[in-house]
Amino acid sequence: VPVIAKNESWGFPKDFWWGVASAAYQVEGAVQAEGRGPSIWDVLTHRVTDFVADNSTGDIADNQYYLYKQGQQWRLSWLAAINIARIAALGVPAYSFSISWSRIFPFGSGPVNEEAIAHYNDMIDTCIQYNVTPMVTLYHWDLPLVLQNTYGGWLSENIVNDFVAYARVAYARFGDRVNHWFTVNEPIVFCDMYPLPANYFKNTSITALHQPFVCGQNVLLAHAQAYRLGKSMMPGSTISFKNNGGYKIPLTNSSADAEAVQRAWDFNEGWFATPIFLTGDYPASLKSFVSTFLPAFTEEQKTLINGTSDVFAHDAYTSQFYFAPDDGIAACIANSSNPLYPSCANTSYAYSASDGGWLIGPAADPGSPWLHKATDWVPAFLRYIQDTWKPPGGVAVTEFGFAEPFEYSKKIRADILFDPIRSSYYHDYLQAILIAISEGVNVVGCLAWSLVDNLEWSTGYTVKFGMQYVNLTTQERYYKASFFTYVNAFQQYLAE
Ligand code: GBH
Repeated sequence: VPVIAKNESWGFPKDFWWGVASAAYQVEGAVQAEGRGPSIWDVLTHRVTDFVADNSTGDIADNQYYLYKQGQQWRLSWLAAINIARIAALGVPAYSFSISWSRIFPFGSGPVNEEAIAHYNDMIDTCIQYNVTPMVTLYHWDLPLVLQNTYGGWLSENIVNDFVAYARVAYARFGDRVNHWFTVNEPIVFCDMYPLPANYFKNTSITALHQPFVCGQNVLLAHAQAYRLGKSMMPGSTISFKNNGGYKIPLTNSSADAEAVQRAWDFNEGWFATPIFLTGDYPASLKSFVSTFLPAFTEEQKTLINGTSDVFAHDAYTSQFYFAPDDGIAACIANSSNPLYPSCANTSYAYSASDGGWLIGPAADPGSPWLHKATDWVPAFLRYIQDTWKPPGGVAVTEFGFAEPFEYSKKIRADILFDPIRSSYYHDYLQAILIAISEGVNVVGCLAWSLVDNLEWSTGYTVKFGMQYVNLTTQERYYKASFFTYVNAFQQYLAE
């Protein structure tokens, strides 16, 4: 990646949205406060031994629920500031967070919990007071438990009406101030990669291999209806589907590896993006390889789904090399207990750090070895998304970030706050976005994951993506060096 000089005339466009991101269950805590109903993640963290690496929970997490506005007086005493004030103090213009469905609807559907509405209203108002644009995700994995137990959650078509009812309330109550919305976060993950342990939830009659695709089907229907409803209630808003996955590079120039790469796009991004942006229907390779498991859409449903995302919102952390399974895809699927991920369609390979290739995230178990600092590939990545799915509102990198492999190895605070690999990741990634923009890719925004160290799902508090360290006893926050790198890069490269 070439070094870009400060005085070159090109930079991030004025209306480029940039900021920081989090998700409700990962930061809020206060799980029994003000009428919140339980979500499936309360069960996964409390009841399912070893589902979370350190058996930790989100009961307290970063206590954002209580502390979001602490530090109103930050000009006098900014060290005491906790959440939104600390975003504003660095001049960050946007905060992307999710709201908790089971706070708004403790019973999944039915009565609205006005205390939760008041909470999010005040949080949104506090953002606006600080000149921080709030961006809201409706669903970041914290399904109201009752919906899982009653009808199997996303495995039932009943979810569609309940999700749309939830979206309607959120739009009606917050839509006068929130202009940027995301419907669902990364269904590839919650439909397939985090299968719910059967012993803890009501069994459904749907067999395991069908489940990801049934879930995906209902996600697409719920998303599409929520999109159309939102556009009718808030015509000026952007509403987008939040997808995820890395850039896929063929390991060799063999045609088998090229096909493997194509399949990987189809089975990951394309599973949702092709219906939403292109055809209303699944990519051809899904229809041929997993025809047994894949439900069909009616013509009416295809029309409903097609054209229901303004921006291609992509959580684009990383890249991987892909290669064909040794025994061929058909044999692999025939022998596989999971044809979808990561076994057959997504056979992937990463250089290890010692090969002189990419830097990787924490390798030791539980770690995040999937994460490679592959920022050189970002311009090609963003171009591929634009050229393939042609999103009408451009491409946004709605999550990107890095888990420092070495931090917390020593007990000295200076080491914790000095996170050079994360710093170089952000610096190089932003330059890569600039290159993509200069080459004609319509990149409209980016949101760093994450504002602060938080409950990293199945890896608990052992893997840290934050640009701030948090002392989990006192809840004090400390900026890490990478946060300054991130902000400085924008100040340097914002167009005059
Ligand atoms: C995001 O997902 C989430 O939206 C966010 O909540 C999370 O905190 C953040 O990433 C950081 O992880 O171990 O090889 O099976 C990013 C997509 C999906 C990437 C799960 C890691 C596990 C790969 N993630 N995946 S593997």
